[in-house]
Amino acid sequence: PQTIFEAVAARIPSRAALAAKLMTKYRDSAIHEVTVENVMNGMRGLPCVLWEISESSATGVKHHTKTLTQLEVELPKWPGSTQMSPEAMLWFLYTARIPTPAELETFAADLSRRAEVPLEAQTFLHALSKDISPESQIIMLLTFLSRYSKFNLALANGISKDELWKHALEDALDLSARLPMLVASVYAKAHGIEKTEHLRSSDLAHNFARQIGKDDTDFVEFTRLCWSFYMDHGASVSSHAMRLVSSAWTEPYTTVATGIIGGTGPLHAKAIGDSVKFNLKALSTLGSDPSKEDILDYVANCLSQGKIIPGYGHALLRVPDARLEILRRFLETHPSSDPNVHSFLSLIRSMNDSVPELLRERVRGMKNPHPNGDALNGCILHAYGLPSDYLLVFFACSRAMGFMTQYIWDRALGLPMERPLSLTMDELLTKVQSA
Ligand code: NMX
Ligand code: MLT
Repeated sequence: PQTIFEAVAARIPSRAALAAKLMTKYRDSAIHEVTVENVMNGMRGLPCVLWEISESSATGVKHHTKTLTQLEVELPKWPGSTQMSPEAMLWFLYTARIPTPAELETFAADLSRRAEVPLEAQTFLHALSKDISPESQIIMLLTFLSRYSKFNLALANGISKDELWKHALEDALDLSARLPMLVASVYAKAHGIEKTEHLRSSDLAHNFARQIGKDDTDFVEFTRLCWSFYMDHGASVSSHAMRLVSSAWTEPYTTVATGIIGGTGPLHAKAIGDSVKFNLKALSTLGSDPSKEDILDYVANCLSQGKIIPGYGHALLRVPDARLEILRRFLETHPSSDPNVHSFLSLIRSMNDSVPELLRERVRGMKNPHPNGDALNGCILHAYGLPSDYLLVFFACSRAMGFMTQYIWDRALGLPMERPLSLTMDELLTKVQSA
């Protein structure tokens, strides 16, 4: 069995050799033509961001060549659990290798050992007013915690560039273990929940659930699942924001704060909470068992007011989101006994089935009218009692852990700072006309 540091170190020579080959033998080879549409349309379709941990395309994401459905089967699970484990997924993203049970156990124990939030940070948190939004509190806490960055300390001590990834990995592991505890602390403070002892022998999701007073097996299982499959989706806004900022060697804590800021936009991760609000409003207007016509009228009315329908569409995917299918399967195997939850979730199912047809017809140019994962994940969390304003920070736990795996590879491969060339529309026109 290898430690995470050994497993990453063992993979570096082959990845560095591939990087060197690309930069020598193929340095000047063209892979794509840049069109005006690529430039005008937020770089859609332009394969220009190097990503080590996944390939994402219009048909879905693959992590080190494996789909999420394959990983659901292949990754080791915790005893008694039927869901993916975030710790196993993390190990896999870092190393491109399924961990052995012994490696997973050592890795999880290492993370657990790192989960303690420094006392100073707890004092800082308790000084913050409860009515500051959870994401703002987490962003402030993360920038505060940057004083504990081992990566920054190594830089200040003049460490060699070749060693930087090890210090980045120290921070990445500290942060992956601490962020769920920070989110739990913000929740516990707002809801007056007493601090619970951290169980060293338990996993991240279970400890998180305990800290927020939701130590219910289904909620823990759902947290494991969600944190596992939301870790990475290539250059999405949150990940790309972290990628850009960290390319200038910004340490992991501030980098992750940037990712959360990226998630606060309604077109990206804020859609998780917006979708819950949208569906709750639909429930109170239409009741729990509306006809298809009522649903279509309701959504058409929102569209005619120029509103975006949260949870539908995707900037990259052109097929139904595989994550939504995984969420639906979870609901089938973990049905709620609460009739209110049941009617809320069945309304969402009816919405998901009916709305794409309307969007296809009414929103000309919409490239993917299907529901995305955000049409359901937040609603399930809401059904477990997590208020909609915590959904963004819940998601952030997963995305931060996932991006950290990319972060350490960027440093291990010595990738440079991102600095594309910008151009004005006038320059663009001149280029087209002179081509
Ligand atoms: N409701 C209303 N209009 C929409 C929607 C929607 N859900 N999705 C796309 N459109 C509009 C879009 O605003 C654009 O209009 P215009 O031409 O006037 O600018 C047109 O359809 C074409 O958009 P697309 O090219 O299909 O999508 P784009 O790549 O620009 O945007 C999203 C992708 C995800 C930002 C967009 O579909 C959206 O705003 N969805 C709702 C918010 C959401 O669910 N976000 C979560 C993203 C997915 N996720 O898994 O995180
Ligand atoms: C994500 O996981 O961040 C979403 O699928 C959005 C995206 O990839 O653009």
